[in-house]
Amino acid sequence: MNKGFLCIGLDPDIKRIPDRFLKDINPLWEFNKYIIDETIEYAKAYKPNIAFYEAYGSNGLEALKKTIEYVKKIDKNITVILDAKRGDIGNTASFYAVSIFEDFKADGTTLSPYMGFDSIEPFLKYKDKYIFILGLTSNPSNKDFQFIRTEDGKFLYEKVIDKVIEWNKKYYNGIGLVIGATNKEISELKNKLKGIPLLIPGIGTQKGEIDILKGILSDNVFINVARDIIYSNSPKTKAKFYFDELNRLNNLI
Ligand code: OMP
Repeated sequence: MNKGFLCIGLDPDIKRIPDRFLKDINPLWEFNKYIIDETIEYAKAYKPNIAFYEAYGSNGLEALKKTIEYVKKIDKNITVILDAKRGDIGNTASFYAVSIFEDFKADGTTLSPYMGFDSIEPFLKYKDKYIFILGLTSNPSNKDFQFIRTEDGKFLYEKVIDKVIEWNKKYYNGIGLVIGATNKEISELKNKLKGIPLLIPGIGTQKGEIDILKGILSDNVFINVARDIIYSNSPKTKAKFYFDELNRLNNLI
């Protein structure tokens, strides 16, 4: 089966998950298990964001671990991206990498480029893993820094994108970018980003338009939707909707 392009965000908020899960010892895990069972036929990837688990201490981290193991047990070909947006000096970053890739055994993660190459380098020895570096983010305040003009007239986000493409060619092809679907600039970036792994959040609750993704979909592109699927009355129906929409878009090319 063609697994499409849909990456389902597993960002469970105890205040929003249905009451029937709250009596369980670990509601986050039981909720995630339900979401995975409902949606796995439409998911190319899952993306738990570590914030939603760290907020609940050891119980939360246990839920995260079980969630990743569960996805892998059902289908080892499904990609699990542990969204952690790390970025620190090399020595510290090397421990983040061990945590994400060796302990949690995720297939990919997200990194902030702000501290430069030595904060990214410790992740590069895991050549079978994806790293998605924040390029152009989906949030309204992306204007604060990412749209600062640099000395050669380019925006800062364009410099980040250029650098990540350079690293992708120089080091290995799992090095990619986060590009938010809320940005109209996506249309102009399509050609430049061909062949680069992409994690694209912002569709659904953040109101990114799905049609903007025309021409950008390919094997290593992951379109993330979290809240709009996991809190819907029927996560299965919603996941199928996005799965079908993305395939429709891909077939238009
Ligand atoms: P929903 O808005 O509920 O679909 O969730 C979006 C998910 O993608 C959250 O886990 C965010 O932390 C993450 N995200 C963004 O929303 N915007 C970005 O620019 C980058 C990310 C990310 O790195 O995944």
